[in-house]
Amino acid sequence: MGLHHFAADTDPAEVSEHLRRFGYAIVDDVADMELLDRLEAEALPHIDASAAGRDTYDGRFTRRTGALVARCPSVRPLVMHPLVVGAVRHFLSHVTEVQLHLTQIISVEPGETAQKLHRDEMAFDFFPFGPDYHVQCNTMWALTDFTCDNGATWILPGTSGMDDAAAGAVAGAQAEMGRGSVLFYEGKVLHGAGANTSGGVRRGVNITYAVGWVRQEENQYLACPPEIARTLDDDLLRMMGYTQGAFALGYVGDQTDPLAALRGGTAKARTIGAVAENNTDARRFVADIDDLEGAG
Ligand SMILES: O=C(O)CCC(=O)C(=O)O
Ligand SMILES: [Fe+2]
Repeated sequence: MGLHHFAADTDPAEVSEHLRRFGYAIVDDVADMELLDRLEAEALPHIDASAAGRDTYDGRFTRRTGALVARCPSVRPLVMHPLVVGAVRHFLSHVTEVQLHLTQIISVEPGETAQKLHRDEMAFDFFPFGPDYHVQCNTMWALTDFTCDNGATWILPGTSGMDDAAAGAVAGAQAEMGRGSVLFYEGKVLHGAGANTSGGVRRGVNITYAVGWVRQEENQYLACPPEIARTLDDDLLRMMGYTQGAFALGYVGDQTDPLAALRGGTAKARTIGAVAENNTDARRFVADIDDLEGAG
């Protein structure tokens, strides 16, 4: 059975709801072609310099090229694309902040075999997050067309809450899509890159997001050096992690806000009361403090 495709003007909440039900969503024709042309031109020297994978999971005929925010200015609008950020924030709305988790162009070259099916959240040391606790939300932008014979990503829909034996028996389908379309998939759904039996390269821009309290897969503070980071917009920097991932996480020195610290300022990081809006437990904690202060 084929996978469901949405139109580019779909409401981000609808994308998120499909993602929650089935573990994936494909939205067609989202990216501007000229932006993708520029991104490709910026990335190609770095792709050429990237080594093939270290094992069959990375892919011995697959090149992975990261640090895209620093290397490729044209990736920045994709990282902050309103449809993506809207869907990601909706999907991960149980946390105070979401953050950029990794940026990587995945070039699956001719001769590559299918990647082992997996769930991306295993990257968190195989921690057993509950079936309802989503920790990440991924995108794969098609930089080339994605076809069944060039390695389009396999998705096994609806496998997120299943144990591995049941999930492995589900019939999958490949995320065939045209250049400029974007595949969303979450951290619990079984998926993997397809085999490339074609004569051409399949390139996808994998941009993933995670809840603000976990360690990022790609170290954004080193992948993008401070002298480049200082040239970026505040919104992008906050997404990269220059904010508090939760009330106590990510300050610098004497509780300085990380974005202020990057820019040479001294503004204080936010207090628990200021970051608690999204989090019921945190709100209750703040109410208790307020009660105590009222009583004192
Ligand atoms: O390249 C793809 O289609 C998927 C890659 C993937 O799932 C991964 O490397 O975690
Ligand atoms: Fe994956």
